[in-house]
Amino acid sequence: MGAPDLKLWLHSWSCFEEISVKITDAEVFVTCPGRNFVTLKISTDEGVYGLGDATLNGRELAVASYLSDHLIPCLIGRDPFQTEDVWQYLYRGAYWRRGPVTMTAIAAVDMALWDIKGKALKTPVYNLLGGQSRTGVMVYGHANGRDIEETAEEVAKYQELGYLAIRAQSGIPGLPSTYGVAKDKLYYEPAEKGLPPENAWSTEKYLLHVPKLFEALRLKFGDDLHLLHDVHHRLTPIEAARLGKSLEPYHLFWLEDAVTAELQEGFRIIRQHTTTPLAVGEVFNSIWDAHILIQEQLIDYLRMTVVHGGGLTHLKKIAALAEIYHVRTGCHGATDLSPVAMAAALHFDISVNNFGIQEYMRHTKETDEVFPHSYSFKGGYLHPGDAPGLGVDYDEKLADKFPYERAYLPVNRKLDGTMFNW
Ligand code: EZ4
Ligand code: CO
Repeated sequence: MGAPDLKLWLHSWSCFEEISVKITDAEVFVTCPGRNFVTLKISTDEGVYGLGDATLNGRELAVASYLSDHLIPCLIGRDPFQTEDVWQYLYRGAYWRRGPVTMTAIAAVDMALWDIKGKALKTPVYNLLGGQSRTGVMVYGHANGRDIEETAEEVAKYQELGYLAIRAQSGIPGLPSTYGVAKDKLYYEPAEKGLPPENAWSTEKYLLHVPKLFEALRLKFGDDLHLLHDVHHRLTPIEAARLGKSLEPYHLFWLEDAVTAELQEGFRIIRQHTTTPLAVGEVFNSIWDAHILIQEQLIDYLRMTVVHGGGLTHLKKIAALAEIYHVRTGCHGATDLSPVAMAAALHFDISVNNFGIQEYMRHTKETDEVFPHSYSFKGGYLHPGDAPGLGVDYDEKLADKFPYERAYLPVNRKLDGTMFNW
């Protein structure tokens, strides 16, 4: 290295030194602007703060306590730039590893630290993750109807809004309630105030109905539109194989959560029988929920997302492993993921090569006002925007007007009363 280069190098080193930052405080906020959200705010001695989403639908206060009572005391005085070391400290340091509550809390800290890092360096988080691998993030919306006709009307509405990919769910004849069919269309929210509501289920009725839904949609909308469907963990592997086979003529973008995936090996049976692409993983919380699915190429899309999948630090490693095995990403993005998690997902989506698609359920006006954000929708794509950090803020004063309200996801029983998966 010549003398002028050395000078330049020393200069850049001293600039880096100047932005050394320390965590001084962290606070947890719980608010209900239409639904409950838990938000972590980490403050630093430089005045820069970072936000993390810590929302776990129906178990919100457990994560809030995990953060306030157990994690925040360990964060004070740490350097927020050390995202890898802090992640390892919280994951390994707990001794009790994994689980949705622990991993959501770790994810919230991780998100907030990446937000701080981006703000301190005055650049969007995607630039710290590899930059922009694409011009926008293709999203899918939710068309829900009480019957096939109503679902088709909803699909048409999303198409008019510019969506290129749409998830379609329909009520099942003979069942009083079905997953995905809501009262309030654009703001579908499965959690309900009070104690858990009960739904009823029949696999037989469901398997007869779904192929009819997609036959009707392909007839009406043609071949170009991407169509998706969520089984929501309600079949056995051989039943999922039958459904996948019967849907092949309608070439779905994906069939989601066909079975519960605690038994990763179960997907071998589905895979042997159908070419319908498979997606799974919105409830996964670490690589150990998905390593067999990925390495045996049993799925096509992994639905893990930043808030429930251990944060950006963990998810980018999982995406790198998935890339080798032809598995693409398909981050969960329902209304119970706050705009902070949505933004973090978009920075991740735009940066990885093996991005597949991003779920996008619109939040209520109140939620968007509590969380002003730089991401925006255009022509079927979301873009994270070019604000430094994650590009989301939190209006504490407005949030105070919406106190926590107890709410649960539904539970599900078979027609004879047997407890089943929701
Ligand atoms: O039921 O986010 O694909 N999306 C989904 C969601 C989930 C909720 C659970 O909190 O399955 O609607
Ligand atoms: Co789902």
